[in-house]
Amino acid sequence: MSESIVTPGSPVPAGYRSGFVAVLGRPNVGKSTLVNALVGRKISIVTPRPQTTRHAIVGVLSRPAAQLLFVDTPGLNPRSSRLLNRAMNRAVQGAVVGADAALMVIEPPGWRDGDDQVFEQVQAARCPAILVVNKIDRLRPRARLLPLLDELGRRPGFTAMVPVAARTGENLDRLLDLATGLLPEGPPLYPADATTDRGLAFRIAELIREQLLLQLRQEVPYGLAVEVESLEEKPGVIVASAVIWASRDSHKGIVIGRGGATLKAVGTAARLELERLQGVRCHLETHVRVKKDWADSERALQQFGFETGP
Ligand SMILES: Nc1nc2c(ncn2[C@@H]2O[C@H](COP(=O)(O)OP(=O)(O)OP(=O)(O)O)[C@@H](O)[C@H]2O)c(=O)[nH]1
Ligand SMILES: [Mg+2]
Repeated sequence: MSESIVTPGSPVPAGYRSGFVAVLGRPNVGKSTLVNALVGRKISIVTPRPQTTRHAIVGVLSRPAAQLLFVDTPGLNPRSSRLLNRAMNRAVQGAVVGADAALMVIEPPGWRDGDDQVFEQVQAARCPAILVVNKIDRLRPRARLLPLLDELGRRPGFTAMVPVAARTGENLDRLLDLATGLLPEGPPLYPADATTDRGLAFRIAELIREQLLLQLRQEVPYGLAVEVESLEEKPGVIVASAVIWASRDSHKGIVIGRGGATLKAVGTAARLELERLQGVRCHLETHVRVKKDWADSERALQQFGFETGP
């Protein structure tokens, strides 16, 4: 642990800042990639598919003069009536309520209809907000950035606008400095070596879900939930067993695949990623079970760690 990093309970230098930074945006604009890049660790899973993130997940960044608590959120999806989607939107609202600052993430070619709903959440947060234009590495030719920034810069409601590429790290230093400046003065809220508010069981379940999203087609992974049933951390090795819950019988067979090949590939890839991130060996068992229409069951959603309600 660096001596220049402040821990909760220890004396705080004058001008030390801390607070929650809600990261908001439409599905797939790169919120999780951004949080991972800002924190410098994989806190949240990333896939090319929309609606990858389902929960609000805190990524902790401790700097010598500030602690930033980035809250990755699910992409806002206002149209769906599924209880799962409503629970995901609820997670966004929870992040908004506790935010000291907000990052609204958009991507080229620019502001779209869905961004209006995200902006409503930004305004509901009643805190300073930065408009983050992500994926600028994709703009060809680069000269297209200037008119885009010119147009977006005329929008009211933001204290700053920062073009970035979360994937390459471009301009993230500037974003970090601006976000830090928006936080109130106060002591750190998490230990200096913390990186996330989520425990190992959640992170293992998410790494399995990441592989399901990457390896299964069409709507199948959207009907799946992952729950870690048992977890043992021994010196140098993690032993875990997880259930992949399918919402229909037909999906169970798809997840297992011919001769179990798909489930094996998912389990192996998730285990390798877990070993890479944790730096220890892992034994990971996976089973597939059916919980009919769990995405519309309040009880099942609560079991899977979602907050539900009216
Ligand atoms: N070219 C490029 N791609 C990016 C960048 N940031 C994210 N992506 C890609 O965009 C896709 C979506 O990224 P995520 O970080 O999962 O997006 P998200 O906003 O968290 O998505 P949801 O959780 O589904 O709402 C992935 O394929 C990323 O690799 C970037 O700066 N440049
Ligand atoms: Mg995400």
